[in-house]
Amino acid sequence: MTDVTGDSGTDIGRVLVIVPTYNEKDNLEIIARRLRASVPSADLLIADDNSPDGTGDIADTLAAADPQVHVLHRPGKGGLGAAYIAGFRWALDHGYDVAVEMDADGSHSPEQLPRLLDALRDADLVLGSRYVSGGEVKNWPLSRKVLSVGGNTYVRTVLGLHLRDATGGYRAFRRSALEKIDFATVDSQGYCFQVDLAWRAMRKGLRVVEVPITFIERERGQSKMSRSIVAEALWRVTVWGAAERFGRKRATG
Ligand SMILES: Nc1nc2c(ncn2[C@@H]2O[C@H](COP(=O)(O)OP(=O)(O)O)[C@@H](O)[C@H]2O)c(=O)[nH]1
Ligand SMILES: [Mg+2]
Repeated sequence: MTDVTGDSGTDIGRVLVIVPTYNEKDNLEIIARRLRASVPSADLLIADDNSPDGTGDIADTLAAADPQVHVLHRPGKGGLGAAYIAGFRWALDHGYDVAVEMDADGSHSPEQLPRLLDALRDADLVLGSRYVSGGEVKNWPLSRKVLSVGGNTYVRTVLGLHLRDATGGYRAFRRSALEKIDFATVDSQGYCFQVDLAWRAMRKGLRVVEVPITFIERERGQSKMSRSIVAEALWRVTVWGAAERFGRKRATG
């Protein structure tokens, strides 16, 4: 395990890429191989929620063959947010300087990770963004694009968050950023989890930077996106926005 040192020569330290998995047996090996090839110095933590399809066993096999691959076995499906919180805790406990969020299904290209890590040299949190210049989404039906762009517009308007892509899940955090945002108290899941973290980071005055990514819809396995995940994001963001406005009014008036 060596430190990641980019072209600029600035050291960003030890990097842990956290990949949450639930029923990703056809994807895990491929993403692990691509990640290890793309950024060989980065370690991988697979956070598996006791997937019924045996993803956890595949993770164990990968970890047995490679000392830079680790597995966090969790008791059952607890949602994406809970898996990441456990992964962040593990990263801090094991002395990593950077923690990365990456999906298992190939939507987040490991080949674009160097771009995120480079940007982290001048930021506390880097968001892989589909909606800044140079970013794109491939193979999504119109309905999903509308939902995602609409959701981000809603988040921007209601929370006043100046980000193009606050719901994306391809991100790199500095250790210091994780320590400041009190992630253990985040109980939102799914897209809302991502909005929650970005919002906390902005409110703490952290440097949040978006870099363009190409998001490619999964080719294998099934999405765990559901109506309830969308509904959760909608009501939580609405409540936060109302509380923010009310709080501000009270503070100024
Ligand atoms: N550990 C864990 N991972 C999950 C859970 N739900 C989703 N994931 C993982 O989170 C990532 C994104 O999920 P996905 O279903 O592709 O969501 P989508 O890209 O929004 O359609 C994938 O790597 C999933 O395996 C969960 O409850 N627990
Ligand atoms: Mg996906």
